[in-house]
Amino acid sequence: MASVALGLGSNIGDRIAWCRRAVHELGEHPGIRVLRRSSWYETRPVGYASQSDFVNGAALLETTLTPARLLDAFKEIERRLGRSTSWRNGPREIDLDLLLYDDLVLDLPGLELPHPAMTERAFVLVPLSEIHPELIHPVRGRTVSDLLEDLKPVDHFVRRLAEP
Ligand code: PH2
Ligand code: MG
Ligand code: MG
Repeated sequence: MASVALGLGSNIGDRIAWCRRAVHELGEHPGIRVLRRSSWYETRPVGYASQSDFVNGAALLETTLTPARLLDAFKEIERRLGRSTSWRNGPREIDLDLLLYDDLVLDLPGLELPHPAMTERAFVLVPLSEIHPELIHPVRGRTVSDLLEDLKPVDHFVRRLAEP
């Protein structure tokens, strides 16, 4: 069994509904168990600014899948939920990002662990610190809560929108 941190995002349509459906689908997968889920937060787009605000959240999973198979499962759920766009940093109905997988450090094409941008993104660290503030980033050797503290002041607005 591996412990996984997952980041979720959506900025098209009923954003919270896409995210909740994705968490539900993950829980239906025989190799994945959802242990904890965060509230949903509204955030300004980072990277490509002229698009709608995002809803972001995070979840903790337990899985018997390898990182590559888990990533396949994420992509399959993104497809099944009808994700229609996939250009880098652009708008999307649902985005499932593998943030941490145990304390694995990997740099393969299409599979980098920890997620390379997670330490710079309040839209990842705020929800993750809600559900696991003491989780340690295996490269930085700091907790999620410390990493969030390092980030301040946050450049994109983060507002708590809804319950998990
Ligand atoms: N995802 C991106 C690019 N920019 N900005 C916010 N606020 N939230 C996201 O989830 C997000 C983003 C690429 O996946
Ligand atoms: Mg992403
Ligand atoms: Mg992604």
